[in-house]
Amino acid sequence: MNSNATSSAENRRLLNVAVVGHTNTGKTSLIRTMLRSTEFGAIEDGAGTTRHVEQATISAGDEPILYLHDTPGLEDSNALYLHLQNISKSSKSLSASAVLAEFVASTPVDDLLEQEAKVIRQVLRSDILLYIIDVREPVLEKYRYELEILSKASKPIIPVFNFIADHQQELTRWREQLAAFNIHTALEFDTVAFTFEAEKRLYQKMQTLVESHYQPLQKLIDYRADVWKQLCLSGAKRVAELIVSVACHRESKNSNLEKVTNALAANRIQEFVRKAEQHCLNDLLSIFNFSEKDVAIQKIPVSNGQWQLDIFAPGIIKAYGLDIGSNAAKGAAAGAGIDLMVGGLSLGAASALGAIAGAGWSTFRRYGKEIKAAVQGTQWLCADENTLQVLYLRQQELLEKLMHRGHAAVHAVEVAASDKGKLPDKWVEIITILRQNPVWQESSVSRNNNKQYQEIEARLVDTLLGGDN
Ligand SMILES: Nc1nc2c(ncn2[C@@H]2O[C@H](COP(=O)(O)OP(=O)(O)OP(=O)(O)O)[C@@H](O)[C@H]2O)c(=O)[nH]1
Ligand SMILES: [Mg+2]
Repeated sequence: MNSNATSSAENRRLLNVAVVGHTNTGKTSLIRTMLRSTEFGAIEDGAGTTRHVEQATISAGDEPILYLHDTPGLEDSNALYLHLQNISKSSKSLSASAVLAEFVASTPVDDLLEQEAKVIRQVLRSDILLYIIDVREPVLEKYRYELEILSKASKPIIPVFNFIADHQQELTRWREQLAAFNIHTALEFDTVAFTFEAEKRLYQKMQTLVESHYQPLQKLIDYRADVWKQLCLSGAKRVAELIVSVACHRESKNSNLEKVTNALAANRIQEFVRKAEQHCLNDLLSIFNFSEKDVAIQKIPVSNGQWQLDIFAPGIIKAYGLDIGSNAAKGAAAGAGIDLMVGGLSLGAASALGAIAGAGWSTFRRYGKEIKAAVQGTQWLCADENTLQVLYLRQQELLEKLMHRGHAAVHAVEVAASDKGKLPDKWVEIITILRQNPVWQESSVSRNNNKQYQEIEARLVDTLLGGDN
């Protein structure tokens, strides 16, 4: 970067955004979700969790765009309101914002309104206020006082409705009340049930209210949209990779070998599938910046990086609403979740038959027995179709939950059977092709450049994202 660019970046004053509101409404939660980090501040279900103003920087790549200031919750707005009235009565010439400044300057550290003074100090230093509302709360007088006090600072205010999931009626009531206050800019942004759209609208509202920062905010919106798209795509590609690696995986089975040897091969497949799923799960969590630690905190049904409900546990196929009838017999023969592939589908057999087909039908008749023997010798074991379906559906659901999980969420992501799950079109065909291409199990240049492979990957990915990112 040249020195001119550096100094102009330094000279440009960053937008200061104060996050304010009644105590325990989710201010710190909002900041965590906007930062995509569970590390910022402390979140607790109780009043007075945040005691000091704390600053966080939101950047577009390396370029800082704005500061978010977390503030302690307002607790006694009634007392504050009366106090401000007294100040303005005693100094009639003061403007509304000067009254606030006077309050900040004259409030000692150990005063009962010390917390409120910290909030107002930050409000006066900021360009815009996000006023966080817990919509489950009735529209009480204390909130009206808060809004009236904050409006004295003459800064644009964006009310942000939090806790909106399943609270539509309350939300409507809040909207009506704010309209009566002549506030129409409110925004729905549930910090736990996250949607990228809501976040984008928040930045767009800031753009219209603080025009001087329009360009940097646009940069931020574009950057975030791009990152979000890449994030969802990486997640979906990771799941596609899982399906490919499991569908391609095989253990050879020889009909002449002992039952025990074949049972061991079946066990090895099960272990492979479990490990592959576990790997994918960990990668998805890290792609979306949720760590192992958060898994424990957030009670995702995973322990030690493994799903609590084993992929081969009895009942899982049924829980995902899949047909157990067709594969039950095969399962019993080869081990739970394992298919026995015979002859025509294996590469060896297919090429043998291809050679014969070229030689003509008479040759086949002549050597039929030998061919049959050769085909029987190339049996193999692989994960069965139901297992692949459960893998796909369960990762699909996890991905969907992670894409809509705010970093303030503290409740379990319940990844269980749902009727929303969707398999890609031509699923059976996809699996059949993958099984015939065991070399695709690992990523390679030739695989990734293969047209047929690319189509399969695209179909798996498209259904995972479902037009959602
Ligand atoms: N269900 C749900 N819970 C939320 C949401 N936002 C915050 N919470 C929970 O609400 C509680 C308070 O959240 P905080 O972020 O600590 O609230 P705060 O406004 O910073 O609180 P103070 O710092 O004490 O003023 C925590 O238990 C959060 O997990 C939300 O959108 N939905
Ligand atoms: Mg807080």
